[in-house]
Amino acid sequence: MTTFVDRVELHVAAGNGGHGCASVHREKFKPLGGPDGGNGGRGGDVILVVDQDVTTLLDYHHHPHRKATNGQPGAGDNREGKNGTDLILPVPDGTVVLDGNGEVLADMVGQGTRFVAGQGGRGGLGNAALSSARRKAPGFALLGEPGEGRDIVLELKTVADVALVGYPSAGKSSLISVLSAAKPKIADYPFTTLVPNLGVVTAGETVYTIADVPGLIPGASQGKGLGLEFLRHVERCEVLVHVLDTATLESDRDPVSDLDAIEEELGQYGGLGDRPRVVVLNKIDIPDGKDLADMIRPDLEARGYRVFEVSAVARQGLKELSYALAEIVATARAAKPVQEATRIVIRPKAVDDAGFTVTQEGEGFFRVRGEKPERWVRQTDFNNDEAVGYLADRLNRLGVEDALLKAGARAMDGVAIGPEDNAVVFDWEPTVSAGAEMLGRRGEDHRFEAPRPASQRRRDRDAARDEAQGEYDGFSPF
Ligand SMILES: Nc1nc2c(ncn2[C@@H]2O[C@H](COP(=O)(O)OP(=O)(O)OP(=O)(O)O)[C@@H](O)[C@H]2O)c(=O)[nH]1
Ligand SMILES: [Mg+2]
Repeated sequence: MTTFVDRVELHVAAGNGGHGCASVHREKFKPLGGPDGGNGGRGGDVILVVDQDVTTLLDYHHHPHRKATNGQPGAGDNREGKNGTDLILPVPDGTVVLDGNGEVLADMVGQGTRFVAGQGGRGGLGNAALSSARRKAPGFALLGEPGEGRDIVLELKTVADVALVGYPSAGKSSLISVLSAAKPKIADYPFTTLVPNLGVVTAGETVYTIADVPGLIPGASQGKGLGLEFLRHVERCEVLVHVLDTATLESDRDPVSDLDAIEEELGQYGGLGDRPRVVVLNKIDIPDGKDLADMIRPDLEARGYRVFEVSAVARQGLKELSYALAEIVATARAAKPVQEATRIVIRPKAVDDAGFTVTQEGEGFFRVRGEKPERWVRQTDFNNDEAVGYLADRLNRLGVEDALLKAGARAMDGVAIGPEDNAVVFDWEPTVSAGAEMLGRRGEDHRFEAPRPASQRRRDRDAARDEAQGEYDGFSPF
């Protein structure tokens, strides 16, 4: 039996950025030749790409963890680290990408449509790139950023123009097999079709796709038979075709009540009400079937359906049907805006113009959120005082200190940078009030002449880190 997977959870991890390198050029007779630490390489992205040759998500079901490669660290002699390789994940046309909360991130329609599911981390700058008139020979480099990790859900919605629905054994798969080149499995037992089949039909100028879904039975909406879950695959279709069996041997069934039963289930599923319907009376090669078809046809037409009498087996009435479907599809396509192919949802980040926000979260506790401050914290090697000083300068220049002052923060208040579950916490030692203009201007950094000696600071810091992972108490970058 083939396994069909149309919904998978996928855990993607982009590559980490490589760390920058802190190195000093050495040459005979020229012991201090300046900083020459290269930058770290960028981590690889994880990218989903629509590939028409891929038809199922099965591969991701078997291997749900995907990681792009890391960037390499920079090295001395200005050697840059190699970038990580992007990981390209091919997905079927019609894949919908959702986040963990079920929100649609991307609706991937059309060959080549791309969606970056995980952004690779930036490489850290090496000390060569960090040197400036103020910092001639930085004794530190920036850390590479971790790659973005994300749990996403992929859902497959087949992209077909025409969808065939009906009871098991009504002849849906048989119809696809004679209308197109597809060769689905056909048999005289119910639920032969376990996964949707897709075929391509050419009728005159028009080329369209046709799909069936596993047979429906009354109660499908309560999960009877194979249930309604496969109807997801017909959500995008332009026209629904009711395939009705005129020759069923079951005494309690006839084509009209079959139609009503299927409509009832479609109504339960919802969302398909606006789709035009066409009725196909199949199996008219059987004499009783033909008689019954002729009998009920006026009734169905009176209800407003276009009715086609066909035999999939004897190949009768097929041309008329396929041209009629082509016409409906062509009309629907003409009515649609052309640019509908790719729908990628882009969510703007909720950050104000300054690029960060400061919020008070309690007595003497403030939180800073923003792409830049959070990234800078991730790039900082907290074992290196100079690197921490550099972080303080960056935050200061962005205006974080001013904003904290404005928000009412005072010396030694707690300041967290980052989201609740992943923040770095500092005790704030404002530099603005202490004369920010002095900072580092003469190649020194008075903040490192703090009352506590470096060894003491380091000890405090280590203790704090043991206490709360990711938190650096009693230790300020400001
Ligand atoms: N005599 C006759 N038999 C047909 C015709 N179309 C289909 N059949 C037969 O009906 C049986 C079921 O056909 P399928 O095409 O597998 O039916 P289905 O609707 O795809 O059924 P499920 O996949 O189980 O939902 C097979 O034995 C077919 O050979 C037809 O036009 N005439
Ligand atoms: Mg079938």
